[in-house]
Amino acid sequence: MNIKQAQFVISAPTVAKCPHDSKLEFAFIGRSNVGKSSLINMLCNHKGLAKTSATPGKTLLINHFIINKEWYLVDLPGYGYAKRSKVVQAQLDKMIRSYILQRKQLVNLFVLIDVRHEQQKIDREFIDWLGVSAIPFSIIFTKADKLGRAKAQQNAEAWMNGLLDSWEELPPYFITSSEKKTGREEVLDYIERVMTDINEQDRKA
Ligand SMILES: Nc1nc2c(ncn2[C@@H]2O[C@H](COP(=O)(O)OP(=O)(O)O)[C@@H](O)[C@H]2O)c(=O)[nH]1
Ligand SMILES: [Mg+2]
Repeated sequence: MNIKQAQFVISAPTVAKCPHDSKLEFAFIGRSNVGKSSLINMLCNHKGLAKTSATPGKTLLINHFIINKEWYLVDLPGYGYAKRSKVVQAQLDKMIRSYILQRKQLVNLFVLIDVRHEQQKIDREFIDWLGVSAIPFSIIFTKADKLGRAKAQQNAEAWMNGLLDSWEELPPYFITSSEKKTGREEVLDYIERVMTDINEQDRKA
């Protein structure tokens, strides 16, 4: 997949305010500060596209970016940011879950995990909820530059194996660094494959 053009479209406060067309979309979620916006910028080769911040918890809206005028990348607010009030976080969680359950164009959700961390309850609960809700997703490990290559691989494998206590089949996963552009081709190729599969299914249907 070659990204020739990436443009911000809209920040929506609810799923009803998201773009009204049928273009396919891929969304990014994870804890605040895990590196969602940085990853979108890295994939698009466009530093200022999605707003990144050293201060967690800044994105409160569903942000759509249109790629090659054909499909969307979507930057979602982070879940589980302790410094937000319970009421604000509960509203955000509701908005995120409505988007995930209702948005038909969403063909894959990327769940971002900091590769340095062991499996945490909040990520695990979220992923188990995706399973129960039958939402297609994959895992992106972020900030691999903070560890050596072998250690990042080892952590990612251990994290994935941790799912096997309740998951029969593991979702695809990618190890990335926005700083070093690690994993860019792999993620973009995966996006291309998912879109090709869907277009073929459409043609057969
Ligand atoms: N070293 C390193 N830092 C990163 C990477 N990705 C993001 N960061 C930093 O982590 C912080 C949060 O990133 P951001 O993309 O805003 O996270 P978001 O809240 O999930 O959107 C920022 O200070 C980024 O510079 C990475 O791949 N490597
Ligand atoms: Mg962000």
